[in-house]
Amino acid sequence: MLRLFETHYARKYTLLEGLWDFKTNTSNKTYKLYVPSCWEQHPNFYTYRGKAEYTKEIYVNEDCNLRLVFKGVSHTADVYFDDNFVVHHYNAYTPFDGIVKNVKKGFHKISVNVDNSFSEDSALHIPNDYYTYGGIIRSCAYEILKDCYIKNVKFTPYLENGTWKGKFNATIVNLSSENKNIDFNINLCDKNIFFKDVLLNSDSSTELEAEEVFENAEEWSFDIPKLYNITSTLYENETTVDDLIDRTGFRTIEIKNKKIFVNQKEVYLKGFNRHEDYGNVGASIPLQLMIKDIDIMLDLGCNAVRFSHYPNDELFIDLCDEKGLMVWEENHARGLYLPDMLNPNFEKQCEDCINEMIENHYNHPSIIVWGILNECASETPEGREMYKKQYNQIKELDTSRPTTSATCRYFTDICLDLPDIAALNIYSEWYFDDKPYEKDFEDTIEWMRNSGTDDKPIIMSEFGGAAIYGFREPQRRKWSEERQADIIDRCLELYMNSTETAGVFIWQFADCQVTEEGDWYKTRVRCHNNKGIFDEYRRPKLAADTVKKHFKK
Ligand code: ADA
Repeated sequence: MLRLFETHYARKYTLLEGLWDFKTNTSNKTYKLYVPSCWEQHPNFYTYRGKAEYTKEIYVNEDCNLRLVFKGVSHTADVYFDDNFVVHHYNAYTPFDGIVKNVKKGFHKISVNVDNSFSEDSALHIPNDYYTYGGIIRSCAYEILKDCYIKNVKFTPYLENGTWKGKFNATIVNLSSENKNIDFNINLCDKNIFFKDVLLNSDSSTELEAEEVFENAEEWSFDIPKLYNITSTLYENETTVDDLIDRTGFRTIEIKNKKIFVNQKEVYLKGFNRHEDYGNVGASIPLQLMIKDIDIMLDLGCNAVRFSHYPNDELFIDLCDEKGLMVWEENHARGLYLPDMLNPNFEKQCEDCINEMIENHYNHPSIIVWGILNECASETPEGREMYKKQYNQIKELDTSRPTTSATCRYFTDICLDLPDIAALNIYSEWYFDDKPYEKDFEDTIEWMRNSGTDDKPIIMSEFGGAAIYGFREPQRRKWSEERQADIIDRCLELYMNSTETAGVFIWQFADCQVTEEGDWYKTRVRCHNNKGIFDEYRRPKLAADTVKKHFKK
């Protein structure tokens, strides 16, 4: 499943879910693996890191152009159609597509060469405090296109004197070698925006823009997440040739006086950091388990979630739209020091990730913040240039949402003036025993306020401590569930009662696997990051009740 709702009535598409032939480059044996899933599910590939080929035969029922859509392949993909190269893509966590023109009716072969290995080529997927799985981990499909198709329609709502208005930016592609004249209609909230007789030049994309007033629109909020379809239709000679349905919600985000406002009402963000990782299924989480995660979060009183540390499966974002959970989504870069950022591929891989994240997720009302570069080299002048570049890139793509970045470069960060929202990862009394919580918090906030954050909101973006599920003891020592609950209790009490903070994101929702490479196993018992309030199967530790006590107050 690509999305939670029908995205086309006219354009035909077929999901490529099911069994694919699978072969690693280390053996000639062919297996049948389910797509989408991580290859680590198969006993022969529990820890396989390397290259593999997936293949599938399809039957195309008419002469046409095809669009192959992949929501996530971990981490590098080379896609072939009938052995002809179609598209190369790097990054497990962003979607991509490839167009194959002039396909004839009949049987065809799709092959995807997948690589999850660590090397100099990969600047973002490195041995890390989370696991880089292998395989076609998110849904994929092929779509049948005529000569022209709707690539996307972006909608930006805004409020003017109490009335909702909105701007549309549509991109239409003409795949043929002839110029075309088309009509185009966008329907939203009972309004039709009609573009008559638009010339589409051959082999190129055309951008269309419009603005409209929506007197009757109801706002999207955490309490009532009202959603609307944006239905776009493309006509040639009065016949429908393509359509695209996306969803939006009417909401605004503003930042002032250290606070965050959604629809002009102040919100205090309460939530978890969440990795896309689940016992048994890894990073390829079935819909019902995604729903379970959101329902658990809502039950504990969360109103927000931070996607640590990469763009998420769009199905999860659809669910956040639908259930009313505000989202901090960020590009893929965790804990990179300057030498990592100086990898020649780093800047381009980050740039692509930001482009694909914003291009694809632009319309989701639940996303209220774009983040970058978690705990990267923000203490260095070279790092600062890269932070600046990425914030500028985001602002060029989207001015409607604030930006942020979570730092741990205490007292040395030189990038705090750059984003709209400042964010702090701090593990008081877990990693740093020498300072009590209160003093740690007070000193750090004072430094942030004097280092360019001015009256920007400050989010406590990570804090917590580890506990092994089931390890309980009256001494309340580190790694016990009791100690973790104490840490969470003290932090939430302190941070949520301070007028200096605009939100809290606990590290982390559930335990996640970490790579054995990179020495992580030395501080990560079971090769897991055990700071989850739930274990990897979502069994609650004692701290779950503590979270509920604070979040539901
Ligand atoms: C960091 C980092 C997280 C995680 C955490 C921890 O702040 O952002 O990804 O590694 O520390 O558990 O230490």
